[in-house]
Formats: sequence, structure tokens, C-alpha cells
Amino acid sequence: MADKKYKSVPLHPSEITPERLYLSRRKFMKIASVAGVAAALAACGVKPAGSSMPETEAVGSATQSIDPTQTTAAGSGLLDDLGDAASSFEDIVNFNNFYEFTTNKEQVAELSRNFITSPWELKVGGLVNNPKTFNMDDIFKLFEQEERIYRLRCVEGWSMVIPWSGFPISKLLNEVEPTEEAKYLVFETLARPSEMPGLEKNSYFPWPYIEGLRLDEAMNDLAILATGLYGKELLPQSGAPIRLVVPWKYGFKSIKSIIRMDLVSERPAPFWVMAAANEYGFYANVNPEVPHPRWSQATERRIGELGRRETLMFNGYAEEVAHLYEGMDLSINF
Ligand SMILES: Nc1nc2c(c(=O)[nH]1)N[C@H]1C(S)=C(S)[C@@H](COP(=O)(O)O)O[C@H]1N2
Ligand SMILES: [Mo]
Repeated sequence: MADKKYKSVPLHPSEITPERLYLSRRKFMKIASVAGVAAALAACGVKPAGSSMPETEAVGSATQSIDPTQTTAAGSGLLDDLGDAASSFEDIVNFNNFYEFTTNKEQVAELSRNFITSPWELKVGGLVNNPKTFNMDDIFKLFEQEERIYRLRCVEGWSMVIPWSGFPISKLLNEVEPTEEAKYLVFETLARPSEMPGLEKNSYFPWPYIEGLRLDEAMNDLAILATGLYGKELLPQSGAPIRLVVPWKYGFKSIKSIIRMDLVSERPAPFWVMAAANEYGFYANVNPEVPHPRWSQATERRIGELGRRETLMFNGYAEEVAHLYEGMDLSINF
């Protein structure tokens, strides 16, 4: 059964909270922030060898005020929903995390230059009535591409604003028709050693790169499959030809160069959870109140700016997504 292809992890008890204990959204936000402070006090700095993201850039905790003139942004004029300027194309395609190529963010562009992204097949199956394999022509024919200007907040403490083109995952799910038993969506990145030197160089990682969403998260309108940015098709370093973008979650959830999506009944174990479960959770919702064990998540450095900004709950998308997590303790379900 396709369902058994992926390792799964058990649910946290707080996710099976009885209905009567569910809180109103306002109460929930208050409690989530109290829990976050407790977690901050308890955090210790132990680092498992060889299985983690690079050290954070988040050295200080003080937030400097942002002077908009201190920026290298190219001035495309594009703004996100909060009025933040889009990062420059140059910044977006020259500072990347894509460990299949290298863990050096400045070298991904160079090392991925010859990555073959056409032809490409995206196989969607598992617990669906209509399993389907899409090539990129199918995708462009079936799903109208929309522009979405989203903040991307990496768990390491930096962020960008990226003008994506893509389409809501919900549209693709409607094509394949998840069955009643489908509860989660698993994504898998291509792993082709002949083109991806990082696979062998960093062989201690649990390749292939896997990510997962709860089905209701995947159905949220903010969750898209992106095929382009700044109006051009994605370059390899950005996850060509098709990658996930879930802007309210840390960047590592936004899995690149996807070849498979499977609907499953049990919660899958994503790449970073398998690499270091104490540091990276299944949900990975951006949350300034819940520190990473080795650094604070209260602030971030916007690429192209000098100061640090305050990190926003759910990366500024609480209005759209906070209801998905009502009744959950976000310091446990981090
Ligand atoms: N397959 C794969 N997807 C991945 C990664 C990766 O190493 N491999 N890195 C993640 C991380 S940590 C981040 S922050 C974002 C970065 O996306 P960007 O390089 O387009 O800014 O991609 C995510 N998707
Ligand atoms: Mo990241």
C-alpha cells in the first residue's frame, strides 16, 4: 500500500484533545504565548553532531528599528500584504537552502546549474480515487498560475519576500480526489546523485527529502505549488520545476523539486524530523514565542536589510491559518 512507503510518527496527545476543551481563538493565542515563554526558559543548547542546520545568524536578541533606506532591494515595486518590498531577484536566486546540492547557501546556484528539470513528472497517489501523473505541460494547462507575494522565514533566522507564481494545492487535490481515509499529504524531492553532489557528500542525512502537511493545512488557500518567481520559470536553486510554498511555516517545509505527492492516513516523518526531532517539529509554524533549542526565534534578518525585524506569529498569516491549530499546544506541537 502506498500508505506504507513513508515512515510515520505518532501524534502528540494534545492533538486528540476532546472537543469541549477547544478554546476560542483569542484565548488560544494568549495561551500559546504563555507556553512559549515557558519553553524559552527551559531551552537548552545541546546540538546533535552532524544532523542539524548550520548555526543560526540570530546572535543578538535586540530588534533595531528598520530604516527603509538601508536596503539593497532592487525596487521592483512589488509589495506583500503587509506592505513589505519584495526581495531582489538577485538575492532570491543567489542565497538558497537546497542540501541535495550543497549546504553552502551561496553555492547552490552554481552547483545546481546543470540540474535537469525537463522532462519532469509529478506522481500523485496514495489514498485517492484518481491517481495521476502530471508533466509540467499538464500542470500549466490544468491550473491557472497566480502571483502570490509571500514572506519566507527560514528557521535559521533570515527572511525574504518572494513574488511566486503558482496555484493552490487544493486545486490539484480536487483533481485526484482524496478518499475519506486520507489525513496527510506527503511530498518527496527527486534524489539523483549524478546531478546532486550533496546527496553523497552529506550522506548522513535521511534522503530523499520528505515533507508533510495535514490535509486541512494543504487545503488552505495560502498553500501553493509554485512554478515560477518574478514572472519567470523557477531556476534549479529555487526548486524547479515545481515546489511547495507554505508561507506561515518555516522555510524547510517548502520542499523543492517535487516528484511525488501521496495522500496517507498516518502522519509522515519529514526529513528534518528524522534528522533532529528535538530541533524540528512536524508543524514548524513560524512562532516568535517558541525558540529553537539553540537560538531565539523572536527576530529575523530580512535579506537586503541591515537591522533585525520582529518575527510575526505564523509569519504574519495568523488571520488565515490560526484556526487550524485551535486547541493545540504550540510549544509541544512545534
Ligand atoms: N528538497 C529540498 N527542499 C528544501 C530544502 C532542501 O534542502 N531540500 N531547504 C529548505 C529550506 S531550509 C528553506 S529555507 C527553503 C529555501 O527556499 P529558497 O532557497 O527558494 O529561498 O527551501 C526548503 N526546501
Ligand atoms: Mo530554512
